[in-house]
Amino acid sequence: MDPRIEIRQGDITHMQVDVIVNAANHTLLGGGGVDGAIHRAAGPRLLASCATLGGCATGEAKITDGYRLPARYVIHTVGPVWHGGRQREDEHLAACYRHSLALAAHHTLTSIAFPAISTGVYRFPLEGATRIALRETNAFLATDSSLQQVIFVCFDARTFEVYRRVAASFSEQLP
Ligand code: AR6
Repeated sequence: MDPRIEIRQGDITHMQVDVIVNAANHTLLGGGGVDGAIHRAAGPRLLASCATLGGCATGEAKITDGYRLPARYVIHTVGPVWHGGRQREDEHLAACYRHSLALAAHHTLTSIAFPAISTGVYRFPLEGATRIALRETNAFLATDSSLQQVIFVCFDARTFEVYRRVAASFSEQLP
């Protein structure tokens, strides 16, 4: 694992980083889960800003200010809804991580925090989603020197445990 990657348990809305990532939906107009928590913490100007973006396709990412959040910016990405794995869900989830990281690097941001995209309401199996998140982030960091810190923020104990286990298995695979 790249040493710039950290796994923590907590609430992403409290993270003091340059940018936090939101697991949004196509409308970008808010919802439940982490999306609802981010909008509540950022305040109404976030919704007004999102309303100007024209929505977002699955696997894509768009950036706004963070308003009342400790984070300066929010990257909104739309994960795939799990339909059993035959609708390119893996590919779409990988694209969420790649596009979010690329957008952060493009804006010369140095620290970013991710939630476990698609693993809540969108029902993507947690273990597979975790492997994709860590694989894509490791691969991206191998080509990028602007990002200094990538934090995976696990809201619940089960997610935290799975992230730690998958990260440990990645590290064992290294030469
Ligand atoms: N900080 C960190 N992680 C959180 C927080 C938080 N404050 N709150 C929840 N999580 P979900 P999805 C975790 O359902 O599956 C929304 O309605 C949660 O425990 O938020 O991508 C959107 O508008 C889980 O581990 O996102 C979309 O319609 C993870 O965040 C839809 O849900 C993702 O769960 C997106 O579904």
